[in-house]
Amino acid sequence: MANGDGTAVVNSWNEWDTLREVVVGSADGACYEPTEPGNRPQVRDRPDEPFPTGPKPPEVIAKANEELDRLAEVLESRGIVVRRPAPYDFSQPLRTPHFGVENQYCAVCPRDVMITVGNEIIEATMSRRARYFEYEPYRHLVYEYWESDPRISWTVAPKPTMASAMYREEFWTWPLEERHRRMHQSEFCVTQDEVVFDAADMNRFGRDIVVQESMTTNRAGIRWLKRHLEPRGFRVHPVHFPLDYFPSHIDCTFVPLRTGLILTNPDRPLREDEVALFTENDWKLVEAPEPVLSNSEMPTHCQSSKWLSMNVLSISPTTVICEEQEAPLHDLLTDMGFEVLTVPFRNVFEFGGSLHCATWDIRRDGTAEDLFP
Ligand code: ABU
Repeated sequence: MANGDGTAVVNSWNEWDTLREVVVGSADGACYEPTEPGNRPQVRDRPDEPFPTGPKPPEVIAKANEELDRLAEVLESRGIVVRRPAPYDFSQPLRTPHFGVENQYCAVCPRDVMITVGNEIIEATMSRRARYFEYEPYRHLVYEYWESDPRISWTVAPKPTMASAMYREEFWTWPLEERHRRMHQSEFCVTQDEVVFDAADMNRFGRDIVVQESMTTNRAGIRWLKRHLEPRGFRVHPVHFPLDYFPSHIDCTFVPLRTGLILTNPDRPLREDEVALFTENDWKLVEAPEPVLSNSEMPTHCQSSKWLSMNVLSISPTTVICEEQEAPLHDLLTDMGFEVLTVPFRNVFEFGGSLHCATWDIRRDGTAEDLFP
């Protein structure tokens, strides 16, 4: 089955071309993220208080779902096909030969797990135990797309053991000076022994894929992506943001908005020797304004930073959806010529992301452009 224009139903090469079909996450069945070697969730500003475990309260889930459903309505009102994850019981504990975990997490952030690279769907290895099976709520969609057109390929990246040896537990207790000392070595909570990556550490720029080395993506993960994608005509560029001591997912740090324009995080500059790739190819880097919420004003159980403010969803090279209270960002984008649509989304924050995280694009217009010739 192809589209009217002959392209495959799964077809997306960058983060900004006109969006035609997208998956929006769901908070149904969501649980609190458990403490594990790859994650030390904390109650905001009260690190000594025990972090809750098990299912999130129904009212917390209902409020997030209301905002996710509203996003889906806005997208549909723009003619975009919206798909949703299947129900999944995240309260089930997991036991594998290598680890056990008391519950799983949620299907709010498909972007963390799934990525469309051209006509290929890739399921990431993931980096945390509670997210090991997080691809499952999307499998019905993957099968449907894969069956629909032989041009669509589907790759499951190698699953790491997530055994204790895969993690560097002492990472969580390093004092700031130790982090600073190690910042150029990019040593985080995952070691380099197994292939590890979350899909949300990648940005797509046509033939070029930018991958952040982070707490959730290691150098072996980037090597795997290079060896998988480069023979298929892509170029994979590792990037680093050395002032981010807890990096996880690039979409609150480096956000391409249209050809030639990237929204950047003023607290997390790109490593100096990596800037040239962009500036020498005429890309303008524009700093995002200070978020409306400070870190301490973020929701109590939210593990993400205030920079969820810049986790926007582009639905075309001229239209961006932003969280409704981020007025300074709306003004910046409007001044740069964008149409800004807004939706309330703060009740989704404690589920790990904002608008970009909570979506996975299946189809956008456009082709494999060479934007870094
Ligand atoms: N999942 C996106 C969170 C990134 C950040 O906290 O900056």
